[in-house]
Amino acid sequence: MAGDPVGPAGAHAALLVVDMQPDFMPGGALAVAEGDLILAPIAALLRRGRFAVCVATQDWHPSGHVSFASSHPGHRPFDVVELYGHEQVLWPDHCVQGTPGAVLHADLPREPFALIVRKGADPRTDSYSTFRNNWNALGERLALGLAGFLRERGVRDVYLCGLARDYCVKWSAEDAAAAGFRVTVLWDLTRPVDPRSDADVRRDLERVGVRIIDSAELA
Ligand code: VGL
Ligand code: ZN
Repeated sequence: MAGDPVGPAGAHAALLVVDMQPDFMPGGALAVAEGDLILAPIAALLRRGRFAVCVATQDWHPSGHVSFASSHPGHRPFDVVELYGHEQVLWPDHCVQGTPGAVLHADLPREPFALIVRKGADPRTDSYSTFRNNWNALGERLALGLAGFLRERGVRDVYLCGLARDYCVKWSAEDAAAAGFRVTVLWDLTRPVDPRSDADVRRDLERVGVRIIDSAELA
């Protein structure tokens, strides 16, 4: 909307800041290379106040979580196992509830966030997406309530940034598109666990109608 004080993203746009937590930063338990480099630009984007709604997410696992390699004797981090009929990557212990590595990173302002969604709290089910859990033992992917929250606030456009590009950002973007939002990933404000995944991630996102831009294009 030209001239809209809330624009250019617009009065109906939400910014989703995914899993900006110390455990995903260099030196953290599940370090994402260069994850720290996107802290300042995301903080700046939040401070510009151009999104009608800002939401942060936290990966928030109980100790002994099913996604931890330490919960699977004989396995090591980054092994892939089958869980409830789907592939599950086994991660190093990370983002354990209440630990310093699980907090919302101190370099981000808190004030802009209307909501902080915590995910991955079910000990037996992982949750990459901010919209719904991965599959549980019953084959369901239980919703976390974010789609309803955004819809009730009149949000039509969802912009995503944060970590990690190939897991929580990707799954969240796909679910946002499936929920009927117009979805944009701010590619330069994300970083992957596995940089070799970039081409596939782009292709998968574009296939479901997700727009990929650099934050400079927000202008
Ligand atoms: C994530 C792996 C495990 C993420 C969370 O935030 O992308 N990745 N848990
Ligand atoms: Zn996790």
